[in-house]
Amino acid sequence: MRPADGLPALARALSHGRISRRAFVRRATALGAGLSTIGTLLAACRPRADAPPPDAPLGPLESRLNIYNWSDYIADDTVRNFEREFGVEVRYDTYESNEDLLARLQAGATGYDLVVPTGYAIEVLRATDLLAPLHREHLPNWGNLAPLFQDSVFDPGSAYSVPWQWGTTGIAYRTDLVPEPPAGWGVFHDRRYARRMTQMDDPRDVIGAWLRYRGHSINSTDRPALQSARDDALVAKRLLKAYVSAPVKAQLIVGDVWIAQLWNGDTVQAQAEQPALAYVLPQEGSTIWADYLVIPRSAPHKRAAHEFMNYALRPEVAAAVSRFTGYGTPNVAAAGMLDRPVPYPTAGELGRLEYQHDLGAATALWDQTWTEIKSG
Ligand code: N2P
Repeated sequence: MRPADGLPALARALSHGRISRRAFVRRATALGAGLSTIGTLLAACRPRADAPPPDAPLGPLESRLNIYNWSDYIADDTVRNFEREFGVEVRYDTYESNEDLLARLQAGATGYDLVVPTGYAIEVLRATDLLAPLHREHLPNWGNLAPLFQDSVFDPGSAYSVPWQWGTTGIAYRTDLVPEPPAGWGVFHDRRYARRMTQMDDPRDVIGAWLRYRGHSINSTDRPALQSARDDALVAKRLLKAYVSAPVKAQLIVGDVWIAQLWNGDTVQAQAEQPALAYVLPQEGSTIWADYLVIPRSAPHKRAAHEFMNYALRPEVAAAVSRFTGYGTPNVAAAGMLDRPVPYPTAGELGRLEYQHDLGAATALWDQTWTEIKSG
């Protein structure tokens, strides 16, 4: 829900159960709606008497589970093994960005039982009441998580989310085609690599990178800072082959793309087929992130969703996922089973890394900035 959408969208969100009555009042007031208007809309949107509250006790294990996850973000046999052991049939779909995921969830019930947003996207989903609370009694494997991951700023007390994987956003490049390692985000302004470079198809990552390039936070909501990020992005755009995220791996492998804004784990996946690939964290700084399993409020199979979460918390399952994805595992028991677990960033690297956060009311300004970049 974005402020620019106005009262009609807010009323729709309320009537579809996507935001609470309390959140509706708060947001409608912020939009300048009078009390009588708010009262009328509230009366028109009484909660359906037959809809169970999201924290109602879970029933028996359902026979189906619908998962919506990032591409290339699970081991080949994770789902198949779960289906066999629990007798649950899984539908598994993939997406390429938090924007795609949020748009789907904000448009209404999707039928998905498990989705995997990044931390900041959990803040967005919580602010609009789109998540179902966890039933910790169905997650006995919770204790396998590293203490660092048992609580998060995005979901205090971990009431809604189970950590899945963590990583960083940086620059993947072909050591055999690029004479020196890219030092920072400025490489995307280097004419020598025109049409051989890509940035991610993601407003938070592209604008975030150009904000850091000028010394701003990746979460800046400052208008002049966003304008200069837009201008830097437009200079780069003339030299880019495309805005593309995980699917760029195929182009890096064959050499159509030499330099790509990408995540560490997806780079590791591509290295298996193209050993001349390397990964750097830009000198100006970048993003560290963690992604989490969460259950949409509208999920039809909440017990099966918990069963999958608990299964994913098993050390051997979590280790197999990290072995495939190349990302860090939040599961301390799993890390002990990996030959080369992803090391936590050094103090120096951590000093240059930031977590993304919900942009709140400034989401509209960021949307506008991205539109100017895409159409510029
Ligand atoms: C999936 C990588 C997703 C990480 N290929 C983005 N947070």
